[in-house]
Amino acid sequence: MVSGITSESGRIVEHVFLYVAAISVALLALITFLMIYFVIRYRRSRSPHPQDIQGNTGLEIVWTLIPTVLVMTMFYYGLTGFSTLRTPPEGAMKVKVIARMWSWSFEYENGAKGDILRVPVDKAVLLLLTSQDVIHSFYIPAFKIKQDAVPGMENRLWFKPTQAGAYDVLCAEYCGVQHSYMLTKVEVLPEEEFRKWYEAKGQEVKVAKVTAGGPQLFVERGCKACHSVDGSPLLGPTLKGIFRKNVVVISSGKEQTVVTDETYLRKSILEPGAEIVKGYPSIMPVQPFAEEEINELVDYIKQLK
Ligand SMILES: [Cu+2]
Repeated sequence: MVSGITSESGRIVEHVFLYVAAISVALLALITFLMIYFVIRYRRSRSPHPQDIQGNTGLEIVWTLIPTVLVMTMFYYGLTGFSTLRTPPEGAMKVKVIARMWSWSFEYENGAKGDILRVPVDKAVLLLLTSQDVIHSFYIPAFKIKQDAVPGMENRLWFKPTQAGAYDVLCAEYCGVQHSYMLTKVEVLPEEEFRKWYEAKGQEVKVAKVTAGGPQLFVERGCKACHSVDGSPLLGPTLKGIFRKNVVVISSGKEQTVVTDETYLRKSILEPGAEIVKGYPSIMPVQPFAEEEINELVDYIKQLK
């Protein structure tokens, strides 16, 4: 973790926060001081006969005007800061962010994809957020930005990192039992280093054309959040040695034994709820897959021994 201000949004939020906090602390100090001062100054032994004071117009105008001006400046800084945070600058680099239970994936304009967000330093990045299932919330604490990812709509969020480094990305909306799995990173790279990675990735996509290959799809589509490949139990059955086994499944509420052949694997990816392995919850989301992607995934699963 890098400390201090690491993004444009962080600078804005921090300035507004400090401004409001400073005024609050100054007022607290003034009021506390006057309170103690008056208690001592007007104690009973010193002034046994309280005086009745009539209004003081000058004083009333002053103590109305000063707080009004202070509050209006807080509003001004808050509003201008908010509007900067809501208005992405022209020419910002666009990255699609897809949330699902329980992972993030990032898609660039040249087709590059990944489960870590890589961006260049000192360049504005515009994120287009969507979700494939429930509401998630994209959160980068270091940059002081957060925005919901909602199914069926596209939310926008922009930031400009000002310091290279790696920062945590979290989901800030409780989205199910593996909510905490939605931890990933944003890597802020020096411009040159980013460009090299970006171009290499773009080239890879052109060569591979349709899919990134089974192992990468397995990560990108979030399969690994619930299915291990090493035999350890997660929310879904492990995929180690799953090919050509007899398993008991629940199909339309009835138990039956099936062979996990290629047909079964394909069906389980496309219609996850159709034949659920007994003892596991039916929670796998339906995702669209290209024919080529299904083939790659099934080939990958078949060789997990
Ligand atoms: Cu989430």
